[in-house]
Formats: sequence, C-alpha cells, structure tokens
Amino acid sequence: MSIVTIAREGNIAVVTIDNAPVNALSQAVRQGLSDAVAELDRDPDVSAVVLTCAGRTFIAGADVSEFDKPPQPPHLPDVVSAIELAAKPWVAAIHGSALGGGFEVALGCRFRLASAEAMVGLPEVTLGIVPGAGGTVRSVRLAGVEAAVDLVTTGKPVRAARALELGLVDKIVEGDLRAAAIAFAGVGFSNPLPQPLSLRPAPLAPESFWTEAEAAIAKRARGEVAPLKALACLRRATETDFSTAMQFERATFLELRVTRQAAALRHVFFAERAAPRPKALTGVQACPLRNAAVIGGGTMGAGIAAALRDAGLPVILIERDEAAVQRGIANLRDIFAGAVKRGRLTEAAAEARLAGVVGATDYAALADTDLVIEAVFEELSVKRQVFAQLGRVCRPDAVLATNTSYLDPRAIAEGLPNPERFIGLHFFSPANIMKLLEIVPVPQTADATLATGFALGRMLGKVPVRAGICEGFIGNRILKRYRAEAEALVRQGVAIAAVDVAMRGYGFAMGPFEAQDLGGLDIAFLQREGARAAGQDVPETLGDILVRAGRKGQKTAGGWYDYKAGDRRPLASKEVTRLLAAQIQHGPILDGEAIADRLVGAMAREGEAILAEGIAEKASDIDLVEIHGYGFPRWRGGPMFATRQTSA
Ligand code: T1G
Repeated sequence: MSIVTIAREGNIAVVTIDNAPVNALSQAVRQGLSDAVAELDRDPDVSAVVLTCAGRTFIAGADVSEFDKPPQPPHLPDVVSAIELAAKPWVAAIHGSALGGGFEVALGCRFRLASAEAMVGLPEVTLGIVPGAGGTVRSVRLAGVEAAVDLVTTGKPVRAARALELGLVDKIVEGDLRAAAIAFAGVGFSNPLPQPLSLRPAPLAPESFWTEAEAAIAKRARGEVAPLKALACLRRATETDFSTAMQFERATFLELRVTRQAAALRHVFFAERAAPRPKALTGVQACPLRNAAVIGGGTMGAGIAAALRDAGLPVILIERDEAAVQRGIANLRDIFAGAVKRGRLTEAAAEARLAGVVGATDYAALADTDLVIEAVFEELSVKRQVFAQLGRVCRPDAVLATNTSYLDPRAIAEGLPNPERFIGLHFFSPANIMKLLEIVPVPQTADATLATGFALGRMLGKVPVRAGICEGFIGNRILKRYRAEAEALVRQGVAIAAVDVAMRGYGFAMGPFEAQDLGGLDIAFLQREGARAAGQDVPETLGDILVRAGRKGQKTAGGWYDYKAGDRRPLASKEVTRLLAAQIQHGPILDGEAIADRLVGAMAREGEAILAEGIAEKASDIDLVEIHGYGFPRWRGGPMFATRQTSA
C-alpha cells in the first residue's frame, strides 16, 4: 500500500502521507511526494493541493534511522523545492508535530494551517546537525532573524499559537483540520498568492546582533558544535542569495551528520525511546493508576507529589502531624509558584495542581490508593515503620514504593504483606524537574508491579531505567567512583580547580568539587560514617578531612573552595591546602583532556562492572542515567558511548 496517496475533493487534491509511527520522511515518502507534485501539476482539474498526514502527527522529520547510511535521492531539499515551485499551490495541514524536515516541507508549502495543539520546530541541533532542507534559509525569511535564531539554535519547538504570532503558520483550525484546509485551498487564493519563500528577500541584522548571539550560544553550548553552525547558516541566509545559502546549509548538514557528536546524540535519541518500554515487559499489564499518595512532604516528597500532579493524578500527602502536613503543602505551593514564575504554569493551572493534593496524618486515608511512594528520612527503622502501617491499611494490590537512594530496598520491604507489589522508585531532586527515575525491583517484585513503575515513568514524562540492588544502584555508585577518581588526581598533585575546569571543558555544567560544595560534602560524609558504624571498611577520603574541619561546602564558610559572604564564586583555599598537605604527592602535571579521560574512564569502568553484575540491563541505560541524573553532556552520548565509541 503506497505511503503517499492522492484523493480528489472537487478541484482540490489531498495528498496524504501514511508512514507509521510518525510519518518520517523515508526515501519512499520523499519519492511519493516528488511523484505527487509531478502528477498534480499535470492535472488540469486540480487548482490547489492540501498536504496532510495520517495517524497522530504531521511529518516528524527526516528518518533518523537512515542517518547512518549515505543520503538516497530524491534528496529532501529537492522535494521541498519541487513543492514550493509547483504550478499548483500546496497547503500544509499540520496536526501533532511538524519537526525538522517535516517543518521544512511545510515551509515549502505556500500556506500552513495548524490545529490548536500542534507544534512546529527545527530540532536538528538536538541531533548534532543543522536543518538540511532549507530550514534556516526559509525560516529567517518567514519569521525574521531573532525568531529564527531562537527556533534553530535551541531546537525547541513552538506551539501553534506562538507559531501564528511568529508568522510560521497562517491559521489555527479548531475542529476538522482536513476539511478546513480543503475549504481554505478552495477560496484562499482569491487574492494574489504570497511569493514562495525562496523568492522573498531575507531580513538583515547588524553585526552586533550576530556577535552577541554567538557569545550567548557558545556559553550555553559548552563545546557542542551544532548550535554555532546553525547560527552561521542563519547568518549566511541573511547575507547571501537563496541558492548560495542553501548550498552552505546543505554542506554544513552533510558535514555534521557524520560527526561523533551527531552519532552520540542519535545514540541518546534512540536510547531514550527504548528505556521506557523494556522488551522483557512486553505484554505485561501494568496496574491501574487512578490516584497516588506520598509519605513525607519534605523536598523529595513535595517534588514527587508535584510530578504526580503534573501528570494529573490526585495526591494524598501524608505527614506525621498537622504542622508537617502544612509544611509539605507549603513546599508544594512554592514548587508551583516557581513554575508560574518561569512561565511553565499559569496561575490557574498552579491552583488546580494544588487543589488536587489532600494533606493527611491518618494512614486510613490510603484505603483506596493505587500507588504509595514513601519519601521519608533515609533511616531504615523509620522507613520500615512507614511500610508496616502501609501494609496494614492499603489494599493488597496497591503498589508500594520506596524512594530510598542508598538503603537496601529488600531490608525496607522485610515483613511486608504482599511483597510482590513493592518496588524502589528512585527519583532525583528536584523530582518534578529531573527526568531520571531509577526503578529498583526486589526479588519478590511482580512483573505487573515493575510494569507499573515503567508506566508511571512514562506518565510523568521521565526516563525510567531499571537498576539492580547494590550500594547507590547505578547513578550514585558511579558518582562515588567519579568523586574517588577526582580525589585520586588531587592526591597525585593535580589542583582542585584544574579538575573542575577540565570537567567544565568536557561539557559538564560544573566540576566534581564545585558540585560537592553546592550540594554539601556532609551528605556523602554521613553515608560513609554510617557504613563505618555498620562495620564496613570505608577508607578515609579527602572530603572526610574537610567535613571534620567544619568545611561542608557553600552552606558553611567553604568546602573544597573558600567563598566570600554572599558570593558563590569559588576561591582557592589556603586552609584546604594546609588540611590536605599530608595527603598530596607531586605527580605529573595533567592537561584538561587527560584529566577528563581519567574521570570519564573511571565512570565507564564502573559502568562495565555494573553491566557485568547485571545491575544495569544495557550500556545505553547507564548513559541515560549519567545524562539525565548527573549532567553528563548529552552530545558526548554518556560515559559508555564516549569510551566505547573511541575504542571501537
Ligand atoms: N525518524 C525515525 N523514527 C522516529 C523519528 C524520526 N525522525 N521520530 C520518532 N521516531 C520513532 C521513535 O523512535 C519511536 O519508535 C516512535 O517513532 C515514537 O516516537 C532534513 C535532517 C515526533 C515528538 O528530531 O521528537 O529532519 O520506539 O516515542 O513521544 O533538516 O518522536 O516506537 O520504535 O518519541 O509521541 C528531526 C524526533 C529529524 C523529531 C513524537 N526530527 N521525534 O513523540 O513518540 S532530523 C526530530 C520526536 C531532520 C532535516 C533533518 C518525537 C515526536 P519506536 P516517540 P512521541
């Protein structure tokens, strides 16, 4: 069955693409579009063409799965140009998302109609490339320089209403989009047709605009190449003729699509789509999730409750007394107020989120709750008391989850009735923002419970990754190894600041030492002290020395660095040098690249051990944990990809 079909509605031809799941522009789709232009241009009874897509979305872009092969004709720029210069004007009818090549096809159409919920965008930089079919050259002619720079260099799609404001779409349609597009095509051409974008002049921008834009993007990109290349394409689009700009854009696209950064970003793209649907759970029915409860209204508990509300689930927030309940509700109010301030939520939406939370102190309120997530203090006896109560009041089929970071979920679940419904759901703070969710089953966890954990991950828009039980599961176990290797470098004489600068240069937002100062050295110190108290042999770390000297990070006068009052800029500390002097030899000087290789190599070796022990199912899951939980630069692909890729 052809994936590009033509239907006639009077003198309007309707071209429909049907290439599940997202109408990606495979070679067959490109050929079908090219053939449709030729056929309809020859048909004297056709006055205009509507381009629509079957299924849940307009064209989602070029077929990313074809990127590892040489491009096959008809090439997309030629298909878009054929549509643009066709004798019969084309009208794009956009529902769902028109992204990348999909939006480039829409830009080749003379008009663009969109349903109210539709999104349009040019996300190519998120795949390490730039638009390759006129996205930069046409968008700047349609929406102007500023809007095009934002659209292309961030890769962020825009909703239909914003697209209408920017001139990226001509009309928003409520109701039957296909019918509206046919009607529009039938009467929309009484006025002279707008010029094809390729024939319109490009707006200019002053040198100062490009200089400022380049500085801002370079700061944000931290070594990622595509955003700056995209900016260069946009500038070329304003300063040369259409054809020259198209050639420059296409050459840049072809150059980037074979780079390591593009391969890394494609690796992450497909890893993110594989993670929420593990093959082992295919066909396993998850438990229904109509409502949820969170035990504990502290930072983590409130963040988890906010994430559940963002997904539309009614939430009961349980605390030990009324004052604590109010503190928990206040934490939630602050979270939603922050979202309103950032423009993520309207005031009304924030109020509705809050209205869906009921605070309570009596566990009896949980008698009909489908899912309970415990997020109380990281102390085994406290958690076991919580689950003892839950075991008494909740339905036997209610899914009971612990958010523990470091405790053994098996110890928490000990003695729990119906342990098959117990699971670890390790959220990362802030739980309503961070995408990573480590899903940690215990031996008794039923497949249906595990499938419910993944279903919850999908519902919350998280990146869920299955983790086996060991100290720190996947992410915190690698973090411990990363920090230990950073301290080993300091012991061999590498300056603390040199390590942080090297990891910023690698693409992290901050290095391991400045990150500890921000988060607090005492958290890990208390975990080590707890392990020592439990009889484990935990060697003293440099961080221990600092915490014992009262240096817990920015929350005190300093940690690895000194800080002036009210100033977060790290300063080299004479006291730290004195405190650690006895621990430091003077080894070889290492440059930034050698430092980063050492630290990323240590992460990858720990990842290989985690794989070998079955704690993680696949290497790409480890990459997702590091990218979505610990700020590993996405365009490096994660520690496993980055090291295996070079060694391949
Ligand atoms: N190519 C191939 N497969 C794709 C795809 C694509 N562009 N987009 C999605 N899929 C698959 C995905 O792997 C999954 O497969 C299924 O579709 C559902 O995806 C020339 C060169 C469109 C917003 O970057 O943002 O055009 O796992 O789970 O949550 O300038 O998919 O089911 O087997 O994400 O509803 C630019 C990427 C390409 C868009 C839908 N386009 N896709 O989200 O479904 S570069 C993109 C998305 C380009 C041109 C350049 C999302 C979505 P499976 P899903 P969703």
